[in-house]
Amino acid sequence: MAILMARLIQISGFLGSGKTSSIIKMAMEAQRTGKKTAVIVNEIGDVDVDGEFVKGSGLKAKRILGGCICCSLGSDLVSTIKGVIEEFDPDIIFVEPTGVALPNQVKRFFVQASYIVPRLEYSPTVALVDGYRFKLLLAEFKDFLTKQARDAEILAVTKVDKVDKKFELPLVLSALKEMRPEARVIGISSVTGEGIRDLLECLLQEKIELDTPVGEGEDSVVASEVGKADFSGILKSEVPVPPSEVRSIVAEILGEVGKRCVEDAGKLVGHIKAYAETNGGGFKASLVDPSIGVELSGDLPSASKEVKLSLFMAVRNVDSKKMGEFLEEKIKEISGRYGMSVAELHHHH
Ligand SMILES: Nc1nc2c(ncn2[C@@H]2O[C@H](COP(=O)(O)OP(=O)(O)O)[C@@H](O)[C@H]2O)c(=O)[nH]1
Ligand SMILES: [Mg+2]
Repeated sequence: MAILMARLIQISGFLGSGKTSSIIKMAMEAQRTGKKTAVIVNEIGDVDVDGEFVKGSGLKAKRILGGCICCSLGSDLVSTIKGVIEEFDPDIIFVEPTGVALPNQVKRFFVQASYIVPRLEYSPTVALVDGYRFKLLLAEFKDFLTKQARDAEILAVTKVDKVDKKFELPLVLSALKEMRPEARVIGISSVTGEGIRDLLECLLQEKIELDTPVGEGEDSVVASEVGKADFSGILKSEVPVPPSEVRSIVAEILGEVGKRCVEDAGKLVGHIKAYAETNGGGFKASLVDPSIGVELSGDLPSASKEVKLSLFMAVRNVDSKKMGEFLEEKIKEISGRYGMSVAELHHHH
């Protein structure tokens, strides 16, 4: 009798490069073809945004919060993989590390997992590279991007729906090819679905062997010089607030915080995101590039007197404490303007 194996697929990439979006697309596609799929989402903050969003999309998900699975939380990754296998018995497990993780360091813990979970196989590692922000990231952050890219067998340029195909995309692809000649380089879009099926197919057809652990285990959160702040609480009102107003509140909060980052750091290099939910559903809000603005995905099902809001930001060259205070102030101010008060569940500086 054939032993059923489970595939571990690591989708790495910098903050806001499109990891969660592409994992959801690929997971949906995999499910459609009859493969049981689960997702493990790691966040450097204590507030979960992507895990909720992935679950809201109808997928099985587990989250690992408060650090990075490539260093401080490696052992949590091992136990979470074990837990996911026992609970969901999936054919495929997508692993989304934080945006500052180094893929080879995550692989070290895949190796550890294979000692306690015997049925694991490994797909090639993917590093996503934001095609729309490529030039900015390269200028700001070349060393880190190069490090992430060197650990991957597949480099996927994301958001190709927003990249000029004639001129810009070929340049990005060849720059990546130069960075890592052995890698396969492809373009994908989670909006149009372009390249998603090809990427999934390639991940399922090919296997890699993990040999002796590599990487020296530096703390990637510290190394990346990313400042972070978060919020988790309930917005309350005496009367039901329509979904459109909640969307405005959340979009305004993210917009204000983004503006402040640009004032402080000169530019926004990172990801500010939130998940707002009521009993029946929720939406994710995301700000990566001020020229695109806040993007919303999903919606609340109906007007509601209470909305749970989880917000997390990780941005380079901003001061965590200052951002935390600013965030709290803006959430109260903007919610108040819409007649909602704020009950905090948890707040760290
Ligand atoms: N236009 C476009 N936007 C995308 C695409 N993939 C992701 N995004 C947007 O980029 C932002 C960050 O995406 P997310 O998946 O959360 O990135 P992560 O931080 O790497 O997990 C969100 O606003 C997404 O809507 C894409 O293929 N095309
Ligand atoms: Mg994500």
